[in-house]
Amino acid sequence: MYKRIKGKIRSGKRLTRNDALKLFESDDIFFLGAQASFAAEKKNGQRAYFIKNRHINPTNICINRCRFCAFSRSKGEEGAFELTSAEIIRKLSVSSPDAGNGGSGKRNRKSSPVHPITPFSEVHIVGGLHPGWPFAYYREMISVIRRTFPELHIKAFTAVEIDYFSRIAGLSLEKTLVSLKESGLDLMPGGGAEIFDPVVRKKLCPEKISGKRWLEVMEIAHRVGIKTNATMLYGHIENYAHRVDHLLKLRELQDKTGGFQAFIPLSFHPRNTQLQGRYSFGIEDLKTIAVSRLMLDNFDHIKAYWIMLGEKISQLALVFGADDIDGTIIEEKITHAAGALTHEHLTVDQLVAIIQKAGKVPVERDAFYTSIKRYS
Ligand code: V47
Ligand code: SF4
Repeated sequence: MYKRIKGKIRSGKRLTRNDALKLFESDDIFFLGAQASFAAEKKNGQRAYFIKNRHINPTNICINRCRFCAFSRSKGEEGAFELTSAEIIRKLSVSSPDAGNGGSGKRNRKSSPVHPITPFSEVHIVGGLHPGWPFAYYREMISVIRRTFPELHIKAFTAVEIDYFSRIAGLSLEKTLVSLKESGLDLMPGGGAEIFDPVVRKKLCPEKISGKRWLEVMEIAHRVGIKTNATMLYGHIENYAHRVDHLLKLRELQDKTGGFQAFIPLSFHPRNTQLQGRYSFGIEDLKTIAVSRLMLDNFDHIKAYWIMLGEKISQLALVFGADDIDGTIIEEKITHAAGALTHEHLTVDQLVAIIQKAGKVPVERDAFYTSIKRYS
């Protein structure tokens, strides 16, 4: 089995559903790591990326209340919050401990002096499906950020939110996406994919759009020129066959559109959720990164999201097929509500050290993977 799969990987042949299942079922973690590293180096050499970014959650009020989500609240419930555009601008204007040093800090210097300066090159915006906010509120939020920080890349709204906006606005998906793009949206994060399998999905998040609809939103986003990421939530009630099926569906859409930038496996955090469960095992995290790298031969980047994996496993993931560990983040609410064991932010020096100690070359990137600074 190993010889045959290795032969395929070395000669650039596509792995099948059966190959992926065999890899997940294998206990030969060294074999997996070596093959995934080979595939990652073919795409990205020794480079490993990070970004000066900031997460913003405009609201945690959500009508879906997925069973794995500890972040969401109902309106009026204790802990529910809503941010105004002015509060979002204030958060983006506040410097992180070192995010202003070099790199993307210069991006806004040529902007008009009336604009506040942001130390970030990307803002990542994800929130709940608010029962009261109109679509105009979200468009205005993006416009205000765009006007205030003309050069900041805005990565906002999952496919689940886009579907919701199209319903509340009475617009087609295409018109909804084009309208956000005209307001200043640059690209979309990969959240909301969870697991595409309808039976598992129904148990996890009965109110959420189907996997088929998620893929449809992404296809239209790519068609109107919006690049996106893709994710997969694992380590809950799914099995390996569900993971493989999820990867195959993403690979198929990527063949069609080429619009995905990065794939990010998200490890389930169980605290304060309605699902029983435990934190994933390190070996499971590494296997998932490695098999993703090997199966998604048409994705340029595999991200080891340090917030969920922790600094140690995300560092190891860099030698198991990942080429990106995300960024400074600053404020993270979704995973921390569910018992994340990590900090909420890392400095550039910390991100660089994690990458260097894995034997990789740290590259600060922007949201589109353009290099800003390479660390020798
Ligand atoms: O859609 C919710 C997941 C996602 C839990 O595109 C949970 O660059 C684990 O999509 N345990 C949001 N996961 C985060 C996300 C993301 C993060 C970083 C980078 C990018 C990117 C995207 O978090 C949700 C859901 O799938 N999630 N609850 C939980 N208890
Ligand atoms: Fe709402 Fe997203 Fe949480 Fe589901 S995962 S309850 S859609 S915020």
